[in-house]
Amino acid sequence: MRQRWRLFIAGAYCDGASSETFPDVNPATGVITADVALATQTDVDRAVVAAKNAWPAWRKTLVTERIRLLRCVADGIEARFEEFLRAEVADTGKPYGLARVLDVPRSAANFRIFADLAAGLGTECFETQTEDGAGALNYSLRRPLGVVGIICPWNLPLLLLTWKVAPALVMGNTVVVKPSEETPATATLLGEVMAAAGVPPGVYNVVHGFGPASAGEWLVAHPDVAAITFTGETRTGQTIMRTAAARTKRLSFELGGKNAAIVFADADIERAVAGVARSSFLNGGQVCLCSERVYVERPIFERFVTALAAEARRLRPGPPEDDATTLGPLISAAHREKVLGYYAAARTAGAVVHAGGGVPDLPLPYCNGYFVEPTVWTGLPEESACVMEEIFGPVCHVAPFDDEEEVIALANAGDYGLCAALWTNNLSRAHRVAQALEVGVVWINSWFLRDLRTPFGGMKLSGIGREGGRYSLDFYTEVKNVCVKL
Ligand code: NAD
Ligand code: 6OD
Repeated sequence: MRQRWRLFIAGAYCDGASSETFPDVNPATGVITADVALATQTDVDRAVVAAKNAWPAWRKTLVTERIRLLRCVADGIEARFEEFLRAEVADTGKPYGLARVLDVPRSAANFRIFADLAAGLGTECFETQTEDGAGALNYSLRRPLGVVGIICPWNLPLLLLTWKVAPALVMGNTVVVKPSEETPATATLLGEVMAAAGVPPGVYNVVHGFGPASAGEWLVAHPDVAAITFTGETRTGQTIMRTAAARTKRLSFELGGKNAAIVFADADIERAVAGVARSSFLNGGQVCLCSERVYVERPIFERFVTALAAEARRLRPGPPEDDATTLGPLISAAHREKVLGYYAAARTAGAVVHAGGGVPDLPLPYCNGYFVEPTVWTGLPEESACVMEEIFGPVCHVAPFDDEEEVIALANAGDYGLCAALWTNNLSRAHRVAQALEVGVVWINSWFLRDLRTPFGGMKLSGIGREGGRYSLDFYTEVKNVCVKL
């Protein structure tokens, strides 16, 4: 039986005003698993009005109560863990083993961490000297923004959505979320958890649809939406920025990347190979933080490439529920076409293909899914499209380097600046290189090791602003300075 994912507005599920739906496809099999209610502009307007009407009471709710409610939501996700897991896997095709340790627990953790951070939040006060000697006090107040529009991608659907919903709500905002059209399920289920936890109607609303001339664009353009927080492609961010400019809306952008992994000859090579295999292929390479460019110091280059290619070949695509499956599909047929286009372009540009490069041979129904082989290239010019453009698939290009300065320049080349991973046992070098890299996050001898209190975001075309810890609390509030002459 096909599921139906409906809109969630003012605390209740509903169909769109037009009753139109669009299909939700399981990318592991190509089978339609659900029909999704398509929001019309009237529905988006209703959702924003619901959020706007809920705001005055929500912002006045004691922060201790909002914190309690966030913790109840975390409990609610955990209580329905298997249901969230099934929904996320059906939408993304990713292995259960991955969603079980990453997507669902982290989504609950997002509510807990922002509850904890809000509980300890204070304000600043400056003592100001004045000519008359009496002085003044300058203190700051935080106020919520109002209705926040949250627009999310499909790669880590619930994780990335809750990363924004939790701080927005705890700081007293109400939200309208627009999950990716590819992954509508878990945002919808979250509505039930919100209601069961006692979050008042209208505080959390969900609209489904697409980007341009659809729910995404209507949400961004809506005059009663004070701020937009967006995770997705850089080009989409640029479009959103143009739409939001009409009302100079506050924006937070977590965008694309073309991240470098850098392996020095003094690294623990086995750990570096395992680390780079993980950073290149986790979630089918569909994590914005994945390393698609790998730079390896020349003395260990050949050995590293051979070992990394062996790791790539060890990955097992297949049924998400099978414990042996370690590689899920790409999200859609269209995305697979794009990734396979890069596989073809790399060959044309003269790449040496050490692993993968094609489509795996799978039995029915998985041969109808959108799997590609994990792929390792060498030999491409640095300026080629495959080395400069974000592919967002299980693929990396490995190139040799001879010294620190050279690799810093290589890593900093290009338009993106999201993150980097360094592998070295030389502590001074690790710090030196970390300082020189033009990225928002550097991991040393690790990757995607998250502490949710830390700033997260990208430089250059990889984003605007930082979220995480107090940076999220700052984004979701207006800070007002009050100057008291004594
Ligand atoms: P996308 O930009 O195509 O879509 C993201 C969301 O934006 C979807 O909900 C979509 O419907 C909506 N959208 C599209 N056009 C819009 C418009 N004109 N107005 C308003 N909304 C619009 O991205 P995607 O394909 O879903 O996700 C993959 C991309 O996301 C990759 O580029 C990846 O690097 C990036 N990403 C970045 C981070 C990060 O933290 N920096 C995290 C995850 C994903
Ligand atoms: O871990 C996070 O908080 C985060 N925003 C991860 C983003 C991953 C990108 O796909």
